[in-house]
Amino acid sequence: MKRVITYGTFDTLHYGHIRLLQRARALGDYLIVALSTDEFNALKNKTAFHSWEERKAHLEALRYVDLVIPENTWEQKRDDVRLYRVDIFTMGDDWKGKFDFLSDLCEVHYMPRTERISSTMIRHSLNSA
Ligand code: C2G
Repeated sequence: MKRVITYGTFDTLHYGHIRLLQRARALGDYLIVALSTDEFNALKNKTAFHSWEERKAHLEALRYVDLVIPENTWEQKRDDVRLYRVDIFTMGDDWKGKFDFLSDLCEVHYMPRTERISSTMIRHSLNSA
């Protein structure tokens, strides 16, 4: 049982996120998503359109996601990898290199982002509609 973890805000869930989650799940047998809380989003200078509970429900509706946990801090990743017995950490390659410090605990795998789609783009088109 290979366990995979990934982190993010996953606001206005779109096919870029879904492709990331599909590929992440395909790296193993069980996918954990650490979902950024609103408080943590503030640390990332992000404001989500949807609440944490709504974003969690969206992710839990996907067949690729097995468990959603809260992401509260930058520092929790090492504890998460140990606590959830993670074999593979993965993120989109906009984060390439940023989490290599986990490589003594698990495989670290960056995947190409999906072009021409983002939550920001969607929010802008929502606001201008
Ligand atoms: N993503 C993607 N393609 C897009 C948009 C996003 O592959 N067009 C990926 C990102 O690379 C990331 C994941 O989807 O791996 C979630 O994206 P965000 O919700 O924007 O996550 P972010 O704010 O980058 O949070 O501790 C890590 C942070 O919480 C990451």
